[in-house]
Amino acid sequence: MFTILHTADVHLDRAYAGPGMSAGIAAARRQELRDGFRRFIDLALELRADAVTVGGDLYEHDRATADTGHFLREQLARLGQTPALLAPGNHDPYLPDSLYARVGWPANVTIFREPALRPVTLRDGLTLWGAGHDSPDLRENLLAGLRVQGAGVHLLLFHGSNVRSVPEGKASHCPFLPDEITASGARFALLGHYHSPALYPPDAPVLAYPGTPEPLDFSEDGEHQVLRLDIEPDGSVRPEFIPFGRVSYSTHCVDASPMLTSEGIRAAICNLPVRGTIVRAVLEGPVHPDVELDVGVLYNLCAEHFAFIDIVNRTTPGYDLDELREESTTKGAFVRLMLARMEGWEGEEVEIAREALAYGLRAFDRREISV
Ligand SMILES: [Mn+2]
Repeated sequence: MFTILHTADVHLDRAYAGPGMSAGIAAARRQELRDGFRRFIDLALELRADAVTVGGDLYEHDRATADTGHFLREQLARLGQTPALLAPGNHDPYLPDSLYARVGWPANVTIFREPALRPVTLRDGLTLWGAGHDSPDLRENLLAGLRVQGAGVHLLLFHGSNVRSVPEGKASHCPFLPDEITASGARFALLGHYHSPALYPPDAPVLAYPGTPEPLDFSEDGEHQVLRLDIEPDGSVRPEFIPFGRVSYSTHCVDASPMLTSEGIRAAICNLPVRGTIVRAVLEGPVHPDVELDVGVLYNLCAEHFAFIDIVNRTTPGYDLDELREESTTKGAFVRLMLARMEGWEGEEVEIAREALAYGLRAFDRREISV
């Protein structure tokens, strides 16, 4: 039997420039990704894998540091004689100034630098065909016209889009049809690009996306895994996901409508069950006009309870407009005027007008206004 341990989309040196991401927090997230790759090599050694493969987006070229180049070299060198085969993707294309081109890789490392599948013999009767992106926007079908040569089992390794199952909003790079894998004569394709784990087709898979080994943001919930592929002496292949990720992102909704104080909201956030290491609290509902809601202040008060917390304010101002419009005051007149003006408005216009109305009402009450 021959065992391959496969990962992809590690995204080392990712920017993490989202809201609430301070430089320190972003550095901690990047460290988690490095820890993930180190553990991937640990696992390969523990399983005595015969080869290790990476299906692209190992790092992000735009931000990749020489430091990360040395880190990768040191980790891959730990494998000794065990081959490591790397297929650059759209975030880490093989460019003259890429880490792939600049680092002095150990002898066990093979990097596929061309956008055309080339064979590497893993063992007698077992060949792996790999290709690499050489630009961030390679759109060609790498499988077009491919016909593998020679006897034995043939595997493929590249970064590309299975057009039969495209995740929503995912850009298409090197699109292909799963049928083209079998038509080429290959037994199985080890891929990268899609960040969720997938075997396709599910009942008799010919390809695998391992997904990100650690999640990269709040959209990547669920279990994160790496893929083990066993090639049996009879030539059959057995893909198996191995639970892997240690980092988790979790999102919690906090209903602010029953609260009369910012203290109530603070306590609700601090008492969230900390399921993940990285938590997002989404404040919802109409919030009572007396509550002093300031996300920056809340963040400072709650941050120490979490490894990382992001607070998103989706509340609406809880003024009772029906009551206010009946008032025979300037305030009442203001509400009547605003509501008359909003008549027939829709969508974003209404939201902006409601916000303006809330600011106005706070001004009437001589309250602080933060925009
Ligand atoms: Mn990716």
